[in-house]
Amino acid sequence: MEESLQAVREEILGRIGHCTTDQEIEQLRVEYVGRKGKLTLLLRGLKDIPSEQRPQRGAELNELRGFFEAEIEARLKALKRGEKERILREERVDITLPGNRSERGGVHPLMLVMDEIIDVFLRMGFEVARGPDIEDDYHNFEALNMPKDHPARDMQDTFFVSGDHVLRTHTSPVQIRVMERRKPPLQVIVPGAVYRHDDDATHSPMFHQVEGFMVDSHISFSDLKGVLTHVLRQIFEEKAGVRFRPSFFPFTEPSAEIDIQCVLCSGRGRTGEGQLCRVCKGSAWLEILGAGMIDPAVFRFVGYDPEKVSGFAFGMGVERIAMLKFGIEDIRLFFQNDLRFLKQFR
Ligand code: FA5
Repeated sequence: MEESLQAVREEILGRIGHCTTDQEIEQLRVEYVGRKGKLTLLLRGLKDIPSEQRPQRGAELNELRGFFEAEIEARLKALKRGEKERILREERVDITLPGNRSERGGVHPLMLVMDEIIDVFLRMGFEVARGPDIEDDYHNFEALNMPKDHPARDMQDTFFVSGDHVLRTHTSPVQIRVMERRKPPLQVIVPGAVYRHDDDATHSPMFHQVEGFMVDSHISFSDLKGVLTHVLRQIFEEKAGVRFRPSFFPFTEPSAEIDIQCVLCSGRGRTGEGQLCRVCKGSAWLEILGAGMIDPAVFRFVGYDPEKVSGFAFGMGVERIAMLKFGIEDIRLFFQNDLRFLKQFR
């Protein structure tokens, strides 16, 4: 009998040693300690052996059962550990492998130019102001000396939002908003998007302007000339010629349009091969911005005394400047988001 329990113990060890899954262990448990299990039957057989042998036999069987349970638990633990090691081994991540590089973006060419323009003005002591894209009729037109039915309103083909509101057609309404709130001296620029019902190679329905104005007690046209000549030479070349032509805006008097010598053909109007320059179309000059001395009527709208203050204002088209700087012929390229185009400005 002693021998057969020893044999069962060895058999148990062998069987457990061969188990490789939880299910196999469970099956073994049923086989040995289930209702008809081998150890269960041995324990049940106790009642058939002589009573003087029963206590010792009982103790041995109980010890064997304890041994079985302990071995099963140990095997389960070992299997779990093995599984963990397998996962660690097979699902190992090699952190030294090069990763998938994500494409690096870049600043949009228009914003590059916009930032450059803003920088030039900041260095001259101008501050930056902003205003709403949806503007009321009063700020976009009326207070800029364009009463209802004024023919100058037709100069800017307008998108109407509702009865009294428009998508601002220029950044000039922010002049009014700043002057309504503050007193001179003022030296402000206003970068931002503007909207007009325009769409061709040099006109976009949404484009950007940088407005600027300077108001104090003795601002003259020579201040306007000095500031804008300096700014244009900073943005383009030091030697680039700058030309002031008489013009008309309802909110400035006198008014001017300012041209810069064509940067592509250096003001010759023709390329080295004698062909007409594709940027200035042979004229040698390019219109860059509108400007003028702020009209006394505008000062009265914001509650300034035109006898005591004077000032100049200007508005430049950012797309126009970017097209000249980079030699781009079609304004629509800025808004098509073609990566082949955008990547050139990284
Ligand atoms: C104005 O918008 C005036 N508010 C400028 C101004 C401000 C004058 C302060 C005096 C004092 P104008 O409509 O000319 O002016 O536009 C100014 C610039 O915006 C133009 O020189 C041009 O460079 C640019 N521009 C005008 N329309 C478009 C368009 N549809 N697409 C791209 N650029 C445009």
